[in-house]
Amino acid sequence: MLYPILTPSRFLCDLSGVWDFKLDNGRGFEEKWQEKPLENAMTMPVPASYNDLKEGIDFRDHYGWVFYQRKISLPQPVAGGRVVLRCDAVTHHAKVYLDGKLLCEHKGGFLPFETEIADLMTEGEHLLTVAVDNVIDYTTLPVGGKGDMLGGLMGGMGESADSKPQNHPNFDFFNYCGVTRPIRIYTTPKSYIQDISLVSQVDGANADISYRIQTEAENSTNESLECKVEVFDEKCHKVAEGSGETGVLHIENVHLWQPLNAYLYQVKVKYGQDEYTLPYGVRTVSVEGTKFLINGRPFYFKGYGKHEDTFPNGRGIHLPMNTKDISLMKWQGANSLRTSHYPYSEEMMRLCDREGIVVIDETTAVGVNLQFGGGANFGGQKVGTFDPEHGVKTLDHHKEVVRDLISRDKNYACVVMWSIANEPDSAAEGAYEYFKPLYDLARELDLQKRPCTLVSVQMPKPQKDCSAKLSDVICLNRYYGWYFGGPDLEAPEAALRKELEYWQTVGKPVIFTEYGADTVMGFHDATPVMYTEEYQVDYYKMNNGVFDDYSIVVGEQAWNFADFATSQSLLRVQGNKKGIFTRDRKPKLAAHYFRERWQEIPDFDYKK
Ligand code: GCB
Repeated sequence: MLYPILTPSRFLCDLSGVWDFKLDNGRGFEEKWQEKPLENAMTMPVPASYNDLKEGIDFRDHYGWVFYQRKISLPQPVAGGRVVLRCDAVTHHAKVYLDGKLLCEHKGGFLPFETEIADLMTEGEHLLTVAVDNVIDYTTLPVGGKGDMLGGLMGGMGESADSKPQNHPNFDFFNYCGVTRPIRIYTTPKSYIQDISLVSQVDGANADISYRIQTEAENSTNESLECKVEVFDEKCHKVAEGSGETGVLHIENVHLWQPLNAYLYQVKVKYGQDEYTLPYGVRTVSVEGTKFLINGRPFYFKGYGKHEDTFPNGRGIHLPMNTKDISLMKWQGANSLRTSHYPYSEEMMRLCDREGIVVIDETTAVGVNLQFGGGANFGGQKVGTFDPEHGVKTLDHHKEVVRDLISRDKNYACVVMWSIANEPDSAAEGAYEYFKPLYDLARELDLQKRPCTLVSVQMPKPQKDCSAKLSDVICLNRYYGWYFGGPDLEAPEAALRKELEYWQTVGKPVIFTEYGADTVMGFHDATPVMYTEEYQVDYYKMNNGVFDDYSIVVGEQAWNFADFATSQSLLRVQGNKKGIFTRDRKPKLAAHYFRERWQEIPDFDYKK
């Protein structure tokens, strides 16, 4: 799916602004709120998560539907071709109406969807309503628990006395929702470029970019509709061209996209009246033995698992914070991030492409683990995760997410690996059977054939983890010295070494995609104790010292870049405090420690 841009043939209109808004009282659909202006509406900015924008727990923790509404109209010259309404992310379930008529529905809160509206956009004003549901359960991604999972969420203190319906996230981040990314209208000519897929092969100083353009021709047209493709370098010099819907573009003396040293060509496609320009970095990615190669050289991942989480936007897009975060990462010498635990905004992906930040791109599959609820929720359901009767029912939707993620992100040079899930029950009965088709699908759909992984939860017997068989790279979330063994660091160190001895026998590269310790900014002690800034530094020194001893370890991504909001629980002090930065991006001691460490670790050839 193409990112919406303004081109000589495409008009773009952003519907961001303050919309009308109302929480459903259970009768919204019955009373047909989508058909008329909302009565007694509140104001609500779009895009943003709504939860932190008005006061009161009932608002923040609202369960179910809300309604967003505004009027739209189009100048008639614009309305001549195709007119598309595109929602970049509505969390988690959307129903979109124009003048009360249902245009489309979408499940899943972190990927775009669109619908054509040209026929409906007659002269004058139209009422656009987006109804949004935040309910998560065993069929959604991320997964929500059943009521009795609350025992775990409350630190094992039993069920809540309050029986009103509420979400029980089976994951450790606040269930922010709403219209979290832009809604836009764009136009195209009636015969148009539907999609572009690019794959590079590099041979010495030169590269071949194979391209595939998908087009749609208007039935009645007698225009000559040939595809033309041109490639421009950063100085706007044309360096290659081709014609036809598929072909190969040859670039002499190619300028490669490199980590922290990005270079983007502009690939300009013309088809009939339509024009679209795609920024594109040429680079290769492969796994050889226990090495992760970018452009043929062994790369070492330094960076973070992050969240799209800021105050008061919630998970709502925050362009300045994205820029700030990457600037802080570069200040430290970090080169990579994982989009834990859902696809990030397209604006963030485009930024990473421009800034040379290497990305592990993750689906929304978090909480596919009924034994373990993620983060501090050790309670779990004690039900087989993949039990055909009582287990999750996420597989079909999981396939949709893999498909839509790859469709959206396939051309980004920054994306070097797909993460199929975070901390699923990958050692359980049925796990291999559940995951195998998802890996197969990702490998089939991604023409660039990037490595695939799943991010494994700490478990007593890693030998049972189906990731060993399925993944190209072993990604481990490990908390030796925090959940496991903390505050002692000696026995956990021995246990970590023992586990790495096992992974050495598997013969694949290993990345630590999470490791961390909660730390409250301003807590200090001469003798490091848990939650102090000193303990966080000691924890990381111990873990990093072990990583340095194993050549199979090709990356370290600390958990988390910044403190973030979670559901309330006994182990969460106004959120998860494992950030190396606070939620407002002030460095803890560990930020300075990592800055020293990472400036000494080269991006390539760290471990010979
Ligand atoms: C994990 C999860 C992450 C949590 C983290 C924690 O393993 O992947 O979502 O936030 O642990 O801090 O407990």
